[in-house]
Amino acid sequence: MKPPPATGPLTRREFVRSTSALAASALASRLAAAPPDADPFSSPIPAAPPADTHPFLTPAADFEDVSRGNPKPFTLTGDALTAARLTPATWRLEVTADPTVDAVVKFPASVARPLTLADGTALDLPALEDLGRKKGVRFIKAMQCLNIPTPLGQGLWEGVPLRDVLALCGTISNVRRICYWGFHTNDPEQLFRSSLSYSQAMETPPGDLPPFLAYRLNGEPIPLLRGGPVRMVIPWAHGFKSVKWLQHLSLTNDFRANDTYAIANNDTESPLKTAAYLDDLAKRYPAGQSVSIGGLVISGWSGLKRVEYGLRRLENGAPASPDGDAAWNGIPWQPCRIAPPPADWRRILPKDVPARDVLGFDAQTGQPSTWPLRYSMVTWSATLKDLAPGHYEVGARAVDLNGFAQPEPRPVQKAGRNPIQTARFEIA
Ligand SMILES: Nc1nc2c(c(=O)[nH]1)N[C@H]1C(S)=C(S)[C@@H](COP(=O)(O)O)O[C@H]1N2
Ligand SMILES: [Mo]
Repeated sequence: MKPPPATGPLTRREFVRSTSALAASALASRLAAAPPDADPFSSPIPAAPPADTHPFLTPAADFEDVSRGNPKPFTLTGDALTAARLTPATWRLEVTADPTVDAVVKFPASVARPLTLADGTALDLPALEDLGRKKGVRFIKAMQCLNIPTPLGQGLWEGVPLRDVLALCGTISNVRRICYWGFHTNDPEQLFRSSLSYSQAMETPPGDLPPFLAYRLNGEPIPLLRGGPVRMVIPWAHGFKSVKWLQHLSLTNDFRANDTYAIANNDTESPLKTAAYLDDLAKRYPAGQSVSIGGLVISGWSGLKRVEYGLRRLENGAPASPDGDAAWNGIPWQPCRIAPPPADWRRILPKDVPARDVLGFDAQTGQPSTWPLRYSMVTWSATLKDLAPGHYEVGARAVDLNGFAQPEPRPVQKAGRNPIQTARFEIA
């Protein structure tokens, strides 16, 4: 097990402060100045909700926001919003073939029926919704930035599988990747794009979930703030694959992932990491009172077996000794409680959405096929009792279905930031 970092992870509040500071500077200087594991595209985050409130579905406005752009697309209004084609009436999706050939890409991609603004064939929102009535999917996903050790929110997303949109374009050849991007100004610096392999777009293994073009969130049209009118949602991936303000699909024969996140030194193909997150604790608890700890846990690509906490006493109330393997070695890890499925999904889901129609739920029983649902998050908790007066440190970690305890098997944080989160408190 890798030791927790010497200073402990950023608390939610510290994180908000640090990202606000980052957002104040230009992207170039952010890239230069940011610590290697900071998110260069973070924006100031609205005040976080109190740590003890984790509704199963996060209201659209309460997600923590990670958006680049100057101005950010969600701040546009009036004519600028219309010109950007970010209203339901003006939104269009173009699907084109990338003609590029170079030293390693020998043949250009081609598509029989591209969808373009110039020809008047670009897809509009009524046509996408119409497709959705026949082919639509719904799915609950935890949105989590690869670079930020706090989940951003969880939504019920609804839309059309990418493969059904690609099917509109007829025969395609020499296509190895689908590259896609959202609205940005004419400044190429602001482009935010991501990509999938052709097979990831077209084929879904049993029990897994298809990438889709979403137009509803929590039973409502996706608000501009969350990437509407249409946002890509990649169920198994970190947030950077779920491009907001989606407007272009480019079918390319270039086999290399050209995601914007690659330039920030991230592993663009690492799927959502199974990881536990610890809510802030009070600094001091009266002797004799139990201490409740808890937070969120994401069931990522490798599923979730359990959440555990470790507790260690810090010597004599002195400042905490530096963390390290030695300090945590031999600390017994104890199982935590994971919130069970809600007794009545009708209280959680929008009125017109039966649980059996949501991917990941059994179509007959309307109950989740796995718990937690794949790529979703739930709360966990534990109660620490009978602690003698003194100083303590507690840490929490997730164990995946392969038996790996966080941050294993991804000690490389650019594959998904998931350090063991710790908190210190005193019993007095
Ligand atoms: N167009 C666009 N889409 C984007 C981004 C962006 O900057 N521009 N940021 C991405 C990143 S890095 C993350 S983590 C998620 C965050 O989603 P949220 O703001 O809805 O929480 O959006 C992704 N989609
Ligand atoms: Mo991100």
